[in-house]
Amino acid sequence: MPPQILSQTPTSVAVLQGDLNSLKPHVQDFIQTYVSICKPDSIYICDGSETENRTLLALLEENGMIKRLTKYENCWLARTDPRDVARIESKTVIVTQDERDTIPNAKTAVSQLGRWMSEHEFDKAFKERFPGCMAGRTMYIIPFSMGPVESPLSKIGVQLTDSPYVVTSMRIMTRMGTHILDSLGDGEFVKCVHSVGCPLPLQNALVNNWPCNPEKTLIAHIPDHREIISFGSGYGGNSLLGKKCFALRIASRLAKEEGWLAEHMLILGITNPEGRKKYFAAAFPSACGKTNLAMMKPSLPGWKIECVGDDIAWMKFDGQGNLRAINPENGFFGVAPGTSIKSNPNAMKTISKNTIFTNVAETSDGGVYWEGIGEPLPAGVTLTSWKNKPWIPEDGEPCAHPNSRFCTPAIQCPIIDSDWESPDGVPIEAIIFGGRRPEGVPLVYEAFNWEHGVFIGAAMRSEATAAAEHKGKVIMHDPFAMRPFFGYNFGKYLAHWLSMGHHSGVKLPKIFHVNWFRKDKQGNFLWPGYGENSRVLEWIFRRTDSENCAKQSAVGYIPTETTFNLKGLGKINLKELFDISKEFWEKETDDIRKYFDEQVNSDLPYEIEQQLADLEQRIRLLK
Ligand code: TSX
Ligand code: MN
Repeated sequence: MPPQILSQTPTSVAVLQGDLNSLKPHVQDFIQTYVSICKPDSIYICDGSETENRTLLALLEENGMIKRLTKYENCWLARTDPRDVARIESKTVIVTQDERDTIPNAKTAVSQLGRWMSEHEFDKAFKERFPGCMAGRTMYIIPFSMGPVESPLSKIGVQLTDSPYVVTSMRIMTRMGTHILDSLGDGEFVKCVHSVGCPLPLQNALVNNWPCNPEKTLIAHIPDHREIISFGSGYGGNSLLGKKCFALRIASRLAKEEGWLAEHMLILGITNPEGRKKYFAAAFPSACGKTNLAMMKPSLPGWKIECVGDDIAWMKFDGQGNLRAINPENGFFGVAPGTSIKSNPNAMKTISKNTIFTNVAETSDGGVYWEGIGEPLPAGVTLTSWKNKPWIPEDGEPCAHPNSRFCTPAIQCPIIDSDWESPDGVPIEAIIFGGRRPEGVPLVYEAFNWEHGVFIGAAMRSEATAAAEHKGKVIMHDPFAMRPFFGYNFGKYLAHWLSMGHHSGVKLPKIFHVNWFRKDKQGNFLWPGYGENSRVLEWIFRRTDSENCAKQSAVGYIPTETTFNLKGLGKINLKELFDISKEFWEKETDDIRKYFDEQVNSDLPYEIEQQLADLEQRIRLLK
């Protein structure tokens, strides 16, 4: 069949698959606009089928962008250009008319709560990058839904990209295909445009056959236009635009306008031995083991954990006043290093087939390998590093990139929740904040009320992953674990959270803070973590039943010694684990005050200021 010709464009473009004329006018207009700017050789409307997926994987293999992992069923390894391995905050911007719509009026020169770009500056940046950027390439058109297709909580996007790696990854991470356009009808969609920024013929030779343009990388969000424009990077967080860009940054703006919450949270189901089930949502900064908790195997007999999602929650109060959450994603894009049978057996089973790995090491028998995989290499098996070089432990650098990933279908998780695709979402009874806090912060505490809970989210901090330059630990602020993902002014975001507490007739979930990472003076972890965290979840479960198993402390309610379940555990120093020291918390509240003052300044809601003052007063009363 001869390719159709897209006639309205100045340069004719072949349509390799799909029928452009069958698309709704507003979708055609969007495609048309960017075809005439980016000048691809051809366009390809993705149908989401298995056949299409196989064709694209074969094409990627042929181009040397991915390699089949022969040890497993339908698993693939991509090695990126070593300059394109992570999200880049300095090149991620939100474009609004007023700077204050994007970031609070910080006292420091650069806000730590997002990056603003003026419309004028963006216009210039766009014109320097996009004209002709897809020359010689195919523009893929990806219709996708964030959330189950029939759910009223879901949102639709259309991503244009010149990367077939992005197409195969988006097929795992979102519901993707032509059927999405049927449910879109004439409705609104988020416009997503992505280019690796390497028109053909190439200006520079590719590294690892991975096209990217690090000098010109820019990830821009234009919330007023419901548009995401990403250039120069093929890496997940910058190129799979449904995830961080749409489901967090754009969605948080939509959520504010529409009265719901788009949050960086896992969602888990928890069933007690009597068979009663609840759902919790939890926000953790990076390196706290969020995916591990989302798929946790509880140590407590009779308890069951099921996974709804490991990264993002969209939550809205329903007509009955219950907070209902969906996982807008369809897969897990998880950090590989540290994932093992011990730390996360369910993740290991999830990734055993139909998975795209990026920047992990490869074994000589066609398998994957990384730091903390917890399995010794069998005799005679050798490794090729993420840099595509023979690797031995003596090399002194990791075999897998620390930010290497698996991209795998959620449905393959052995403990995926039966309601994980429920159009109505699941009812959330507890919101859990957490951090990696080696000192001072108790294992678990409960907010006194909603406003106090919002303050706890705003005051979240976590130990940064050990950067080589830093010998000492740096405790970074990461409010709501959203610091890199706020779609608008964090002060306004806090006001929005507070406003949720002012609606009449809503059943507000209880809010908690947990810390699995407290250490004793010798530097040993005070809490065994992992499956034993089910004991903390059990306490939270009982608290959501309003059970009398808590006592007041300066920071919130904490478990009473006799009711916290330590059955079957070895010796635990509960006193140290729950100690609240005046000296530590004086310094902590000073740091929080300084952070709010410098970074949020006059955008800090009065209620949060008041919560901080109340906490300071309670600390003052400690002996
Ligand atoms: O994921 C983790 N969780 C949550 C699990 C459901 N990790 C790994 C964090 C890096 C991503 C943890 N590490 C947890 C935890 O609860 N706790 C710790 C710290 C820790 C490490 C080892 C031991 C105890 C605590 N003990 C032994 O190794 C014997
Ligand atoms: Mn995340």
